[in-house]
Parts: sequence; C-alpha cells; structure tokens
Amino acid sequence: MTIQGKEKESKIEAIKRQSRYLRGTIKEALQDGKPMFSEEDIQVLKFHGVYQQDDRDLRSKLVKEGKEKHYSMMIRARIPGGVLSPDQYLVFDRLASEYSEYGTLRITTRQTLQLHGILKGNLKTTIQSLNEALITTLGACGDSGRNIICCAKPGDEPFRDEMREDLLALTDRLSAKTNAYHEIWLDGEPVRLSDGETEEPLYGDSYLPRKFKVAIVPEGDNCLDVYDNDVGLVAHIEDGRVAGYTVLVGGGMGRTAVDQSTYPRLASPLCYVSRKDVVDTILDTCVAIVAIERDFGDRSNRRFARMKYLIDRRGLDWFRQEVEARLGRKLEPPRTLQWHNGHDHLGWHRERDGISCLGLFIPYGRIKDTENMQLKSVLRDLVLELRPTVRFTAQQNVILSGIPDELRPAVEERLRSAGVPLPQELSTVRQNTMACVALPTCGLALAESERALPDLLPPFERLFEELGLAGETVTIRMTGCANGCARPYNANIAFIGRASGKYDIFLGGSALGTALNERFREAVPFDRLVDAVRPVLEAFAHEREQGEDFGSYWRRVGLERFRSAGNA
Ligand code: SRM
Ligand code: SF4
Repeated sequence: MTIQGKEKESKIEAIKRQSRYLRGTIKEALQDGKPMFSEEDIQVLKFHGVYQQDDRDLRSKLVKEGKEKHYSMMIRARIPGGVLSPDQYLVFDRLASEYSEYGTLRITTRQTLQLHGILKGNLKTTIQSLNEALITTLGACGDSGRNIICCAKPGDEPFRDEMREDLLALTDRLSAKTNAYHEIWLDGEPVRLSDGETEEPLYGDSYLPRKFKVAIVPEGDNCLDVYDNDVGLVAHIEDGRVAGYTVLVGGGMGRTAVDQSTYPRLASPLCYVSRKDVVDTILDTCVAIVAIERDFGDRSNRRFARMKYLIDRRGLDWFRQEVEARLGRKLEPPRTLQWHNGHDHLGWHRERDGISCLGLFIPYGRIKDTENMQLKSVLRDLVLELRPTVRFTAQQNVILSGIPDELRPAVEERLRSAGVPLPQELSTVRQNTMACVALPTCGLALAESERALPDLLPPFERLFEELGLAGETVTIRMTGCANGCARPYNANIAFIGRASGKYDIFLGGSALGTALNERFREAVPFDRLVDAVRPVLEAFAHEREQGEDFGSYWRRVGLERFRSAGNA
C-alpha cells in the first residue's frame, strides 16, 4: 500500500517481507561457524540492533594479502530516554571488556550505547547478557520506531516524570512485537498465533519504509535537536506539569553528497495535543503519524523513504487531513515555540534537596581508558561505589544522577586523579562539539570523524581565544559522510566528510537547533579547515551586532558575503 504502489519495491522491502517477521535465517547462521552473515540476514539483523561491520583499518592490508575482511558486529541497545540503572551500566562495562575487540563503550547521539567489535561467535551471549539486565536491542536499528530520546536532565519537577511516563508508553506502542527476538537470542519457544492474529499489528510484515525517530523535550530546552526527528513532541509546561505537546513532523538530517535532491529538513509544527484529558490522545496521534508513513512512504527508493520527503511531496495540509481522518477528529493548531537553551546539561546541577547530578563531557561519546585519561575505569568505580542512575544525553555525554551534595568534592577529586576534566575546565567550544563514529567501524564513512576532531579542536580553541570569542557558544560538529549522524546541519560550523582527508564545510546553523546551515566550501583538505573558516570568524568577531550569535550573524550577512573568503 504505497503511493508508488506500482513502482518496483526496493530489494530491502522484499527481504523484510520474506523474513517472516524478522527471523530470516539468523538462528541457523549463528551455528554455521562462519565469521559473517548472509546479505539478507545482515538487513534483518539491523532490526535486532546488530550491524555487521569490518575493521576498515585492516581492510586494504587483508585484501592485498588475499584474506577475508575482519568481520565483527556492532550492537546498539535501545535505552529509552538514555536512562540506565547502575547495575545495567555495569553490565555494559563488563561486556565491553569481555567481548568488544575495542574494549570501549560508545554513547550515541540518540542516548544509547553501542558495543563495537563483537565477534559473531560472541553475539548471542552478549545480547543474552543485556537481556538478563532487562536491556533490549530490538528496534535500536532498522525500519521501525527507534530509541525515543528525551531531555536527560534529572530533577524533581513533576513534568520530568510525566515526560518519561509518556516516553515509556510511546516506546511500548511503537516497539516491534515480533517473537523472533526471543526465539533467536533467548531460546524462546516459537509463537503460536490464532487465525487472524498478526505478530506486528502496527507494522505489518514489511515494517516501515525507513527508520523512524521520535524525540521529547520541554519547551525552551532543545538539548537534543527536536526538529531533526520524524516526530518531535515539545512539552508545554504549566505549573510544573505537562499541559500538552506541540507535535512536530518531518525532520531528518540525512542527505547524500552526490544527490542534490536529498536534503536535511527541520520538522514542521503540525498540531497541539492536550495531556489533561487522556494521555492516549498523544499516543494515538503518534501512532496515526507512523501509520501514514507506513502506508504512503516511498518503498521503491530508500533515499527518499523518510517521512520528510512524503510530507514535502504531499504537503503538510494533506498530512494533517490524513492524521485527522485516522483519529476521527480535528487537530488543534500548534502553539508558538520559544527556545532558550541548546547546550547539554554539563556540570553540577541541583537535582532535588540534598542531591545533585553531574553532567560530564565524554570526548565524542567514547568511554575508554587511555594513558592520560582512565575514563572507563573511573566511571565504573563511581557507579560501583555511589550507585548513581546513569543518563546518556543526545550530545554523547553522561549525567551521573542522585549524588549526595556532600560527596561532590570527593567525586571531583576522583575524576581529577583519573585525568577526567570537569566541564568547567574545558573551553566553551569543546563543550559544544560532536563527532560521529566514522572510521574504523562505519561502513559508510568517507573520512575520519571521531578520530579526527580531537586534532582539529586545539587550533580552533586558539583561534577563538585570539579573536576574543572564547566565551562564545559556537557549535562544531563533524561527520565522516553526509548522512548526518552527529546532526551537523544544525551546527554553526560543520565538517562533513567528502573523501579521505577532505571535508565540506557548512556554516550558519543555530546553537538552539532551530536553523539549518549552508554549504560554504567543498572538499577542503583536513589541514586547511581552520584557515578556511578563519576569515568568517574574524568577520564575525569584528562586525557582529551587540549580543548577536554566530548563526544569526551568518543569516544577516549571508553566504554571498563570504563567497570569496577563505583560501580553501
Ligand atoms: Fe546514523 C547510518 C551511526 C545517529 C542518520 N549511522 C548509520 C550507521 C549504522 C552506518 C550504516 O548504515 O552502516 C552508523 C554506524 C557507525 C558505527 O560504526 O557505529 C551510524 N548514527 C550513528 C551513531 C552511532 C552516530 C554517533 O556518533 O553517535 C548514532 C546512533 C544513534 C542511535 O542510537 O540510534 C547515529 N544517524 C544518527 C542521526 C542523529 C539523530 O538521529 O539524532 C542521524 C540524522 C538524523 C536522521 O536520521 O535524519 C543519522 N545514520 C543516518 C543515516 C541517514 C539517514 C537518512 O535519512 O538518509 C544513515 C544511512 C542510512 O540510514 O542509510 C545512518
Ligand atoms: Fe558513518 Fe556517515 Fe553516520 Fe558518520 S555520518 S557514523 S560516517 S554514516
């Protein structure tokens, strides 16, 4: 049932449909002794939170030697709202040490954790161990509702609990229901369905045309780029409680460098849904939206299968009418939204009386031990001793929640002796950076990102100091390709991998996540990136109006002003 019903469906559509609700031949393949899965199972595995990858640092050497690629799996958990109990965190820490070839944990830009470098032979044990700790990986990847993200800041305001309640209810409604996960990973018995019953009441046997992302934030605090999601729920807070949500639809970052008809898009306000009457109205609205994408999304060309393209093709009015028809009622118009924060929740904050939380900057989301910084070890020790709730943010950082106020100095001391800087010891620019994983694990990376940004930052920090901009919030994001996993198209300055060692530079954006940036330069060599951006930052430092931030300055002055600037 697609609007392109007569067009040929993509290969992946057939794989999904023939997978018997995500079973494929994964169970058999786990016993076959090979280091990798078949092409079909690789696609089905994504729905189970598993990506087959190979170590790209070794690839060309192995090919030259006529050997097989070095395969391993990336496992992505689904952690709604990014919240883990201390014991759950410790399970991840142990699994990273025991089974990941890299020994690391990776916080993602959607508040969850990835384990890279899991050999096929260890896959089932690893997933089983996560499940024993009540952590699933089902739906962390694949064409269904992904991990729903929510502002991770803890606090005693009732609206935070209400947002979490709604997030969990929505997670339940949008989760895949197939029994395949239990059969494959947990040795569950095959399901017996009675006539007319289906394993996937919402998704059907073909699931969605593409991934589907939902985010929840309180109005004002856009710490997670709500406009970049297929559905954004912006909570309107009245007297400390959630009065209702403005629903945004059709956001997404992904584009393809070689195809100019692909583009990032900020979500459009669709409607307001009150929470007072029935929470179900919010859930029903979201389910109706998902079902529209299921029924009308493009199933012939995955490049245009995200809901943003459906909305642009058919128009927001059509979309609204379709939601109304499915709900059987008129939608209320969206409310006007105000934003004042785009920062992450770093540093110490009051959580409730006598209790604090600490937001720690995790360099590009990678929890690991190095010679200079024993981040993984100190986090493990703090979690073992203090038993904080561990919260991941959508800016790849961690918040340790529930720390008694009197223990603050001791926590700081422990971090210092492990070489972990407190956020206030980091430059403002560093605190506002993100980089996607890219090499060596991401199969789509064209250039380095997580491993390259650390070398790029010091010259930028010096430049900001030199220009008197050290206190300025300017967001810098880097990705290894145009797919946009670190949400680069919102950033004030973005470096987007174009080829090995070369990056497109995008400028403008908004630190509040409310505007997209524009392409300024193409395929600039890594060692010329700072010089390419320098003239724009110099002009900003000298010409900006009182209180004007970088994004507003860029939009006022315009791309034309800088066409000839830079020496890239
Ligand atoms: Fe992503 C594909 C990593 C957030 C847009 N992304 C991938 C894959 C799985 C590569 C692949 O398909 O083979 C990457 C795995 C790399 C690795 O080795 O770990 C990958 N994406 C990531 C993470 C880990 C980046 C990070 O540094 O944190 C993020 C995991 C989030 C999560 O927990 O679910 C991640 N990806 C995003 C985001 C940001 C967001 O959702 O807020 C986006 C842009 C928003 C959006 O979806 O529009 C994003 N990833 C993509 C795309 C482009 C989608 C599109 O609409 O065109 C791809 C490629 C694809 O799907 O074909 C992709
Ligand atoms: Fe890989 Fe590209 Fe995503 Fe980076 S942006 S993780 S290189 S797909």
